[in-house]
Amino acid sequence: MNDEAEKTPADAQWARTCEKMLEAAQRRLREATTTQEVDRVRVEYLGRKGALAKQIGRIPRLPQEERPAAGRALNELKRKLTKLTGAAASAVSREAEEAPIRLDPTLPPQPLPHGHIHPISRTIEDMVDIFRTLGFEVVEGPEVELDWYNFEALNMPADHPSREDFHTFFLSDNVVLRSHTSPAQVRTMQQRQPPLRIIVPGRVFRPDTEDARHFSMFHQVEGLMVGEGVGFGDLKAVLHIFLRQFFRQDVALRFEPDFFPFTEPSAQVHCTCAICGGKGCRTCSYTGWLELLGAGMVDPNVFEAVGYDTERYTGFAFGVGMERVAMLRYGIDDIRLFLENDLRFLKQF
Ligand code: 2U9
Repeated sequence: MNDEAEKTPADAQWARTCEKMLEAAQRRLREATTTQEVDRVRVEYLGRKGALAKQIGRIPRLPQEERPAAGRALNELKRKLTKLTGAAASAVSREAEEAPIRLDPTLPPQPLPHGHIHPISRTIEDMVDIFRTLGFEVVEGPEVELDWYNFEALNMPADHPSREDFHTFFLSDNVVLRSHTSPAQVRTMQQRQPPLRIIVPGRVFRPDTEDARHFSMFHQVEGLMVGEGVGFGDLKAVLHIFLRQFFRQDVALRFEPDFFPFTEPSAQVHCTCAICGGKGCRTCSYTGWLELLGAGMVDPNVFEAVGYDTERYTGFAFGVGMERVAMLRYGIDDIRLFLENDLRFLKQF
């Protein structure tokens, strides 16, 4: 059976319908001068809810004998429309490429969009830069850690009561998401002998109930200096220089006794409020002081765990939560803002 023999009145009627649609599309495409305009016509005819889809959707409601004719004509229309829109798209993009560039040098330049450094990254970078000038080297470590590095080596053997203070995500019996960056210092000490001056920025994890001040992930920067004759006076001097540079103003420090299993003696370090200069404001709860970091002299048990000679070497360490510092620095009252990726927030930095 040849093609002619198949033609029915329905074929002729559907061919006319499709021819009209094709002509209308051709007219629209002739008027289109940009790829966007061509694409608009393509979607109008070939899109999921376009003219062709509508006609195809009618087929099941046609009389049984008319359906093959409709199918044939619409298939053919689809083929032609695809070819036409493709050719029109190539033609307009070729024209655009060949068109001479019209340049008006008197027009003001278009502002270039630019990204912003995240306030936490900026705070970490500023802190790290200051410590670099003091001879500290940046070290990083794994976020998934062995219990030994996160606890044991830091004077917290199994069942030690201090472990209670370090709410920790356990991945298995002896694998954790690190609850502080200290394990990286332990790893570095295992690999190198003193003198050592390192600073360790990184993410840490604690299963806290989330609120305006707590999140189950935050950033810490910890520092460690080990050598012969390193004393508490060195710790005070280094922290004083750091805070003065960080806040770009002179600040006074106050050390309050505290307890950490990995340092002895240990202290909470307070500094005069950099927002009000110590007069008292909302940020410092009208005390004139900010509680900024924890610090102390490294406990000899930690040195023993890594094989350092405790007769010869002493060292100091400190730790600071960067979200807290950034919140004080920029006057932010909800830690969750740092993680929401809201451009209205991020664009301010
Ligand atoms: C080694 C030995 C000792 C790091 C230290 C602190 C004190 C401290 C807190 C600050 C706010 C944690 O983020 S926070 O909640 N940290 O108070 N961290 S001393 O001591 C070390 C580290 C490594 C080998």
